[in-house]
Amino acid sequence: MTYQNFSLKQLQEIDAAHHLHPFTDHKDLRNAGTRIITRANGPFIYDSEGNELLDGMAGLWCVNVGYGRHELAEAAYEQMKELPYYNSFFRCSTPTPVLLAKKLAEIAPEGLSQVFYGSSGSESNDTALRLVRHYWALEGRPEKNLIISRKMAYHGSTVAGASLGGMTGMHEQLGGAVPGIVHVMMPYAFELALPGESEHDFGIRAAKAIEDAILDAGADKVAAFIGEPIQGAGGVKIPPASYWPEVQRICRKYDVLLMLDEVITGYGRTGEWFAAQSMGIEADTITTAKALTSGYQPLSALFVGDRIAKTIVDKGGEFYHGYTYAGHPVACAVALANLDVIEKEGLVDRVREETGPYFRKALTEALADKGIVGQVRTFGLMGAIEIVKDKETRERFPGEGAAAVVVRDHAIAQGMMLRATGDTMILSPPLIWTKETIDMAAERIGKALDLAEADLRK
Ligand code: PXG
Repeated sequence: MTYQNFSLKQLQEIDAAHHLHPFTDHKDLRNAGTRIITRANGPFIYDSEGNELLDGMAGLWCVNVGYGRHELAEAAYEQMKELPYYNSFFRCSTPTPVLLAKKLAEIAPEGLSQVFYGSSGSESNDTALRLVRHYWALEGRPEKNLIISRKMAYHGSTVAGASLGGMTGMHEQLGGAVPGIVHVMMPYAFELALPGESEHDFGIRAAKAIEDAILDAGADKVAAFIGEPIQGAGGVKIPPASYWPEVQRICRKYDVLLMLDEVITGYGRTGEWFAAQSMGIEADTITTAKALTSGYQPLSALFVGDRIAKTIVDKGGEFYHGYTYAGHPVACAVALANLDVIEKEGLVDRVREETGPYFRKALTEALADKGIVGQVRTFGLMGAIEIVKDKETRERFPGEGAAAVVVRDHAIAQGMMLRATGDTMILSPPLIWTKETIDMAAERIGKALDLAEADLRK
């Protein structure tokens, strides 16, 4: 590789001179310098100084089959030689997106048998937003166009993605979000449940916020509700079991479409192919990306439910929307190879039966009693550790998010890559983690928490 002709310092200097990074304070970055990851294998990533890190985030919630999968590289190489690109506009198609659509229809939750491709989760959420509004317009109800979302939701970084999402900092920089989107409370019991309120009652109350928003606007004005089954980037917020059934009931009652964003939860992370199946949610659209190719190629697929698909086909008329790389033949070839690996190695069942339960047990046993841990929660292979100053009152350390950064930096020094979001540490490892890998992670995180506590209580 050509980068081997450059020293770490040179790479960092060039990076600082020419590369603007996503979600980054560049003043900070240029003082600190970048960490350059040069290679990876299985569950490990390696930086340019040769440090080995256990990757607790599967890249960025995506590398579900782990690193170094030659099957995926070969699928890309073969497809590039055969047909590197052709579009799927103007009545054309190529074989791999067709075969992938068939495969996706087989593993999808019932009633979602059609897909619309893009290259990222943000693009697919843009498609989803347009599609539900297009659906209601075709049904002769164009005024039914409001979308209800949630605070702290993450639906991507394009204008539509950021507007659908509930991150206030992002809204402020938009200078005008897509109109007709409102945000309601999130189902985050750890911070939002009232004293003495049960998880169950809190879940019902959080769902009721959606009903209130529907009644506020008038059901005849509301197109859809969109939500991540588990809010990922917002802090692995796992809703109480009462939440989604109640959301479903409310959406049905007012004829509001249910849009799921499974960009993080899709493709095995929750112990089923999709969280919709783990949680029994019947959705009208499901956005997926990331682990569709385990991040080896950029690709997204929006699953479209039969109700919407039937209207589009029956009523006809062009849907004025699509991307050059929709159904990219190479990305789709890689997705097929990736799904094949997940299936052959039984990774979805393994998360449900073995590693998911073990992940919960190991993290809870090793970490829940630590002095600065307010809660450990997991679902499948997603996990969160709440960092608090006081375990009893759940008071946080001063400087929002600062304590979690201390934990993260200690974790990295212990050989463990995990993410801090607000005051929460989050984990979303590759599905190839074994019991031994989970033990290794729990031990490294435990050490990081002890060291961080010593620093933070100084
Ligand atoms: N929906 C969800 C639920 C996501 O997590 C997107 C949509 C957008 O996907 P693209 O492919 O356009 O990035 C995401 C992406 C983080 C982080 O800090 C999370 C994401 C992206 C970048 C950072 O955890 N998720």
